[in-house]
Amino acid sequence: MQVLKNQIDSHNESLLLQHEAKLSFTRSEVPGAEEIIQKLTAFQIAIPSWALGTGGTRFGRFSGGGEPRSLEEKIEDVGLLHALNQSSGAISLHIPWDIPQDYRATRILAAQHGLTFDAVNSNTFQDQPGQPHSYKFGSLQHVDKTIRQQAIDHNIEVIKHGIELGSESLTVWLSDGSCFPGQLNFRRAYQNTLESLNEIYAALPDNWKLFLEYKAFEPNFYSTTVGDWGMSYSYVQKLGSKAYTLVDLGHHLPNANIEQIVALLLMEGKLGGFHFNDSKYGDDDLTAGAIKPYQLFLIFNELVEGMDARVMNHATDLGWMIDASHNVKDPLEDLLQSVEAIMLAYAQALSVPRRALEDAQQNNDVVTAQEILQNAFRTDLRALVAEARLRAGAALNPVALYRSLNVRQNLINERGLKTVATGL
Ligand code: RM4
Ligand code: MN
Ligand code: MN
Repeated sequence: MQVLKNQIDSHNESLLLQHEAKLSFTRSEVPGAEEIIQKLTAFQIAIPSWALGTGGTRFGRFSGGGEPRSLEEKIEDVGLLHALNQSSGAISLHIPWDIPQDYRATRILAAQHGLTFDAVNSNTFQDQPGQPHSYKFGSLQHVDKTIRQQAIDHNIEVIKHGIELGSESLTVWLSDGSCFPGQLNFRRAYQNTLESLNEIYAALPDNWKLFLEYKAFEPNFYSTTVGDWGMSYSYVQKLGSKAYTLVDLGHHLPNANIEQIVALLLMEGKLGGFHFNDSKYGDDDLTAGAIKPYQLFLIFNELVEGMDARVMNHATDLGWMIDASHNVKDPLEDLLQSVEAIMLAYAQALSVPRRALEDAQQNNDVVTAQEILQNAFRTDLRALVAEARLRAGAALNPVALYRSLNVRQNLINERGLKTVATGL
């Protein structure tokens, strides 16, 4: 299934008048609208290969059909998303769920869809068939060096796959930790993990980054060896200049001030990138912006301010990735919604009058500071995001076009109703 240019054009034509009316109103309300549109056009968000099928929960899985059966079909799905929004120009792979059989062919297929390969992810949180040693009691932290070595070798293998595909970063997320008090010597677990990470880091090409993702709990419920941003920071700090912390929005304890974490990691030069999603309780992996859109905006507010302070390129200097799981929605529609929410939060953050906010802060004018942020958040910038899409050749309303083209039914016809994407 492919979305054709003329299908996008006729969809856009039908919405153009309405769009232009909204756009001109937004322009009249928002100073710097043109600059925002340009920044939005450059901004791309990577789609996780493991979110293209139904994730399910530990209680069950309800497939919607037409899920990608292979790496090639996953690339095609992300290609579809990118054709619809021109903002999802990268795919993030998870090894061993997505081992490429033919690097060259995989690279060519991705390029045909206008896609690049973002961070490659290692997996030492599951045992794979035929694997000699089990990760039941951890991987990089394990008390047994043989098991640590197996996990180190796996990560180095993942880097090799990534090099072949043109990826430039490795994301390490560890489920390592413990379920009961006394199970683990915390200090030794930390030291083993650091030693293992050092070996992985040594295999990293010069132009690569290592992202160390933290998570407060699950699947371990008493301690996690990379449990929060402080722990991740302490590892990446020791590893070296190519190592950074990765923030997954669903990996904090309830009510954590994620925007402050982001601001400080950025200030320290140790923020590597994001796994966007939303959560009500834990690692819920819900659509970005579905539950706490204001928090997403506040995070982008810190990002824009902090990146500008360090003269960073918004589009390329951090890793922008989604990490989601879908149980009740069509995964592709969900991902379109996530990308839209992220773009909107970014646009709103760009619209914040920085000087005025700084003045308010300097004058301890709390009321004005709040007015400024809430005004930016409550101003409807959807027309700017749509305009960026229009200029890039994408659809004014990606979800509406996806539905009117019956994409899911087409995928079911092509692939079948009972297909299961590899991954979670
Ligand atoms: C974890 C974590 C990782 C992801 C796995 C599938 O909770 O978020 O980033 O690779 O799930
Ligand atoms: Mn994640
Ligand atoms: Mn997660």
